[in-house]
Amino acid sequence: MERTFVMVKPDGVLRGLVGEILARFERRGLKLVAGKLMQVTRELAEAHYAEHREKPFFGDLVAFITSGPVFAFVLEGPNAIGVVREMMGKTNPKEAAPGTIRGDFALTIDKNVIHGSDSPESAAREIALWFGEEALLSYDRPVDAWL
Ligand code: RTP
Ligand code: MG
Repeated sequence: MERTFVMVKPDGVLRGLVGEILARFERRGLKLVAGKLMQVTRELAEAHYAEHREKPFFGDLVAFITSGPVFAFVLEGPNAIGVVREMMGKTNPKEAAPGTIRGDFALTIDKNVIHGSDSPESAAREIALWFGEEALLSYDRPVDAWL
């Protein structure tokens, strides 16, 4: 069982895509264990994208993520990290396959609608940063017997 951190970025929230995106993950069978609509501070954005601190796009990336509300959530399920990355599609929507979230809803790399953790290490780091283990709910779903 894995957990992953996911975020609908400000472009996705402002375009009204939160429900559509959550629905895709729910239909796939992933379990929602935490979620919140929030305005991201500069400190949180910089910490979240710390691996890109030296990149030329870092300033624009932080400005974008702090430009409006995001919907942050945690999903749980078998291979949740890889499943979410596959469903998101390639970072650059130009290369994202139709049927993926970026392939269906995005056109450009600077407004690519969604973030998902890219490894077990980043999932653990990002869940701790955005939620903390104590904020994750533990509950049983009858459907889990069928997944
Ligand atoms: P994310 O972290 O947002 O889920 O995206 P990702 O793993 O697919 O891609 P990553 O390499 O981590 O890049 C983080 C975000 O930075 C922006 N970016 N711009 N202009 C560029 O060359 C460039 N490269 C990356 C994208 O918005 C990407 O989602
Ligand atoms: Mg990334």
